[in-house]
Amino acid sequence: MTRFLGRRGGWATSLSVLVAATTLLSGATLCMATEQKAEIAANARQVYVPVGEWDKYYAFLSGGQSGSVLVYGLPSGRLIRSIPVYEPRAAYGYANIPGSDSYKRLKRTGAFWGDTHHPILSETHGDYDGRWLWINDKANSRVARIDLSHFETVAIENIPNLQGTHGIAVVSPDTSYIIVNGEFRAEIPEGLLKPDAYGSVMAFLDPESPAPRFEVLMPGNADINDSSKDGRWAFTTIYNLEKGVTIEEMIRRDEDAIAAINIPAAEAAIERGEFQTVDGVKVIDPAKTTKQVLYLVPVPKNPHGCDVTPDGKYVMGSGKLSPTVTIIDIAKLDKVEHPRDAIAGQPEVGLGPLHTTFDGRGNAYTSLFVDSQIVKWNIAKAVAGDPTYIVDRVDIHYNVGHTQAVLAETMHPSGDYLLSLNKLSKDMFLPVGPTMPENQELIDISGKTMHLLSSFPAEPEPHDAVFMRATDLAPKVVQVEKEPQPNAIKEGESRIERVGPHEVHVYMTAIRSKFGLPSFTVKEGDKVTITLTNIETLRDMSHGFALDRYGINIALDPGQTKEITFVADKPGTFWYYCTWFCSALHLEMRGRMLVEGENA
Ligand code: K7E
Ligand code: CUA
Ligand code: CA
Repeated sequence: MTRFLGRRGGWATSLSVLVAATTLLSGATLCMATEQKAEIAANARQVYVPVGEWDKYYAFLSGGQSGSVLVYGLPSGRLIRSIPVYEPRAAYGYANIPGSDSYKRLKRTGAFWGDTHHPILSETHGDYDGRWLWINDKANSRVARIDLSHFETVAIENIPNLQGTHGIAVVSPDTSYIIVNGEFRAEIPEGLLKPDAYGSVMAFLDPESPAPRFEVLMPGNADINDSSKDGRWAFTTIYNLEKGVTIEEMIRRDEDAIAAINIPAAEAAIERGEFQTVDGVKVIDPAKTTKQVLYLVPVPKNPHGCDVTPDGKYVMGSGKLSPTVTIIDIAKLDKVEHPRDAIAGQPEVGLGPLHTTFDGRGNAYTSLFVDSQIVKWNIAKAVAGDPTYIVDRVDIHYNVGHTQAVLAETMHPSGDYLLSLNKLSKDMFLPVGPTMPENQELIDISGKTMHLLSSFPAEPEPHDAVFMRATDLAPKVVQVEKEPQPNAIKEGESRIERVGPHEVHVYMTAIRSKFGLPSFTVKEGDKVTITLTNIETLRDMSHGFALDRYGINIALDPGQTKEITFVADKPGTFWYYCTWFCSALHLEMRGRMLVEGENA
């Protein structure tokens, strides 16, 4: 705690020095204490959201190793929702039962956990349209799509020919592709790479499925992605141009690169048939195309973040092992003789620069992992070579990885808040287990200097965040299904049908405070399919269907229909009950599945 206060502008230190000093100074102490109190009160006012009011922004955060997406309100820092993606969640009936679609999707694509890093949002005309969110699973080479109309994961795909899906970005301005790369070089089958057996690709995904339309072979690995604002370029940082497999090999060179893929040239190569089909995907080898597809701009050293400015002018590589950010003029990329000539500036910003974000007023904010700081610097000044480009620095608690200013990935950043996603919190919270909680900090960036407002812990571990204005998101969220699903059960249609000697189908409605059937009878060994419709028309009136001893829970929003299939392999009486507290008679909202034993 002492260390924390000590770093925060030195209040604790100056206070104790002053107290030890002569009584003449007691007036100054008092004045400082009053000032400090006023500052705390002002900070509190800025982040406090009155009861019943909305936060201005909804932040979608990577849930890290939890395999989910966390939705926080800003500026309050309240956790509003967690959306399960790569992990089961019983409350929503997500992937927790073998017969369900969400379960089958996870099973088909890999594991029941994930390592999420980068949430990204769909764009129309360069701004968020509130339709979809994608997130990578670095551990199992997957990409998932969440439908924001229901805050539900609706699609997950494996990306062939790569390992370690890491960087991911929407191709602006209209979400023509999702680009995702492989951070780890590995074998690509069918001899595409011989004699150099290891490789990686940048995959261009169909946004909806999200499966690859084509892939581009990369020299070395790839790390973080972004796209130009006109949809022409896909960028990624490469930190292993050495093609090393050990850490020593990966840091041998002083320069790695930002790779720029000319998207129209890649599309033309596909059209001309300049590709090889590998594991069902068209793969372009940039060394073998008629028109140049790949441009490599040298960037020191093991760069990490790759960020395009909101005006689309520059792409920036944050140095990681170099204290610099390299600014590349996108318009020059295919006009200069050597890609190096497209570099517009290379300002020194501090130690361990990881990611850079923007306020839309010409300033960049770079996270400094080693220095534990966010540094604000002026882009035009850095490009012009004006030595006064550093505007401000703020201390972070501690070791910031990602940082994002609100709406900085769009063409219109709002420029008011910045979130710092930190890897360590040290002694800021109780030691709540073998590891301390990770930490995130909210910074006011509306003025010339930055102002740290608040800190709130996060699940391990916060990687990246994207934001939407609450007012933009609100009209997109569907809370009651208007169109009944084709298999919906209507009031009065609840029934059980035997569809085969060992197969039954149960159709049931759910409404306050009863299920359509108070009980149904099946035979031991029957394959049972239950189709359940929540026939409520009132917003937020959810019902659940949990079946004791069968490990089943289905959760249904108003108007939703869901189906589950299982084998009734245990004879006896099994209660099913509603899992959402829906009314005063919620506890009574239950029924029995009677399983007749084989010899009954
Ligand atoms: Cu920098 Cu996976 Cu975005 Cu984390 S990566 S910090
Ligand atoms: Cu329905 Cu509780
Ligand atoms: Ca390197």
